[in-house]
Amino acid sequence: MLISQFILRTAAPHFRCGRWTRVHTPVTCRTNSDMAKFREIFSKAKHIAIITGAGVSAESGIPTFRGAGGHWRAWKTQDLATPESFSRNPSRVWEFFHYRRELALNAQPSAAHHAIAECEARLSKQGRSVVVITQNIDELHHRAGSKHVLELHGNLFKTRCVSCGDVENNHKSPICPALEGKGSPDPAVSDAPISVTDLPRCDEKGCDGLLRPHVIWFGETLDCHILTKVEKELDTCDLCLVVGTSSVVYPAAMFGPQVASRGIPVAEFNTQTTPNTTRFMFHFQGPCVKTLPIALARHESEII
Ligand code: BJW
Ligand code: ZN
Repeated sequence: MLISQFILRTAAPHFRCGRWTRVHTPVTCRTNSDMAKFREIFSKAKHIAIITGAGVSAESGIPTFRGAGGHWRAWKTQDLATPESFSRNPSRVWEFFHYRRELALNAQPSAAHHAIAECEARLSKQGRSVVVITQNIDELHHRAGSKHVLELHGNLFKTRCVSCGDVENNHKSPICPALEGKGSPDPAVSDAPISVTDLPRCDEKGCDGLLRPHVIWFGETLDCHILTKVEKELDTCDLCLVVGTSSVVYPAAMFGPQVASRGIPVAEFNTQTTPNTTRFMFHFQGPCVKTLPIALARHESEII
């Protein structure tokens, strides 16, 4: 059992408005890794919220953002996933996203994605619910069979026109002929560069505007419709899992602590501790492909 003593902040930014609000937190917290205790709580939970980040796709071969392999050429995601970077150099940003689309298209859901999807399917037959609130944009939860997925940061396989705002699903590979064979992450490779007229363009009649990935970049606001749904799930869940996220990007970093502040059990599954670890009831350290299938397996008390 890992017991962590800590002094907690008593205020945190509210995830929608960014205002600092008081949160209820004990002065000391016992974070434990008692799987039997977690399983007992899991067996009684009626509405489970699972917040996921890049770590859940790590074993599928999708690099995390802040770990080793979190670079593309000389850049970090934070340098490329911004509206300013796209305005300055749309060709480079499209090369980066083309590389990631191809990687995700060729990846397979991991045992962690499957454990979550199987848990949702099984519990739904018992009148219990599972919702996945993901920061990932790789669609691997959907491909594993999860039905109730809220995508906070958008989707690699959707485009948005910068002129008319039209949003479309797009799984083409490559997304446009000019990107064929481009996008290598090797730092020795130079930018293409591709003329803006040869980058992905809008098909809407008479538009032909430049398309961009329909993802939330730094400094951009999240979709308020999704946030409203997320808020409802966080307010009503009776168990929350936080899987494979460094918990440093807001507003998602606030979700687990927000649930914990209602006195609801929150369990973190990560290969490392995070700034939020001591705020949660449970921390299961290790690759989530190993820990999640055990945590979410059918409990002996389940009748179906
Ligand atoms: C394993 C594992 C294994 C590995 N098993 N585990 C309030 C306070 C402070 C700042 C802000 C705030 N509100 C907004 C901000 C600014 C900013 C922000 O958060 N900055 C921080 C960096 C300080 N946020 C925004 O700009 C957001 N906009 C917004 O909130 O607007 C409204 C607003 C603005 C201002 C004030 C108030 C309101 C938008 C954020 C969008 C983030 N976008 C990105 C890129 C998306 C597109 C793309 O992919 O290109 O999303 S950034 C990047 O980080 C990506 C990820 O979804 C996100 C989170 O990363 P994640 O998933 O946690 O990955 P990693 O790599 O960090 O961690 C992986 C973890 O897995 C690690 O812990 C490993 O240990 C673990 N792991 N293998 C289990 N096998
Ligand atoms: Zn358009």
